[in-house]
Amino acid sequence: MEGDSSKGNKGSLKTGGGSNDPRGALIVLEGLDRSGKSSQSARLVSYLEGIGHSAELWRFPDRTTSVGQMISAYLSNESQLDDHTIHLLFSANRWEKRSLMETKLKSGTTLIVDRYSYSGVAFSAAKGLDLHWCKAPEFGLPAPDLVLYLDIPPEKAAERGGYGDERYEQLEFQKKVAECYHALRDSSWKIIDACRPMEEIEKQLQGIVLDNIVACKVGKPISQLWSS
Ligand code: DGP
Repeated sequence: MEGDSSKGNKGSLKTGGGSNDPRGALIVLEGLDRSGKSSQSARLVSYLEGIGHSAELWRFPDRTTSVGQMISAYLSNESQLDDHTIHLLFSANRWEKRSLMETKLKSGTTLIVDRYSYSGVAFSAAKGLDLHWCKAPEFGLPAPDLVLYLDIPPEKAAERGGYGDERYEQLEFQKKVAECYHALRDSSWKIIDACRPMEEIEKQLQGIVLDNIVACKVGKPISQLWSS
């Protein structure tokens, strides 16, 4: 199944280098907590490297930066922050990596990114913040070429264990996050049934990602989030 292709996610501004040099693809994995994103992202990178593609695994939040450490303290309930403030910190954490992200893509490296702006909007909107306000700080970041949404019912994700240590790992909240994700689907999304065995999902992702990498190599420019 594919996402609703009637809504575009991309602005008209192009950030590509203007040349036809092959570039890497920006591929994002999204989904609820415990949907399998981290495992599948790591497997994808190993697969791509194994067949000779230049690929790197990235994740947001990037907890290694000073902004990321503030986010980490918030997530583990060591600090309290206003909902708007933490929203902007998550966004800042993506902006501080933008330049490196673009450099890597332009040099031909594919980035497999575990969470991106869609998490940013879905988790904050699930708290009741205005969806359009939540999207605004993401405007201008590189738009993913492909979003792989690992789709799993919140109840099923909660059964997978490892749930409960961090701030957002609560079933009722995750149900709201799922609704907000739904509102964000656009033509770059592929909806992946994440209830199937891991190997089956892995194979499906490999095929989709390879097609996408080829499309990017033939001169597709890097677009920007988020015109609608
Ligand atoms: P992870 O490191 O992928 O387990 O993410 C940690 C938690 O933070 C998870 O519950 C999802 C949430 N999260 C990830 N990105 C964002 C974001 O940009 N904004 C908000 N509010 N939450 C996020």
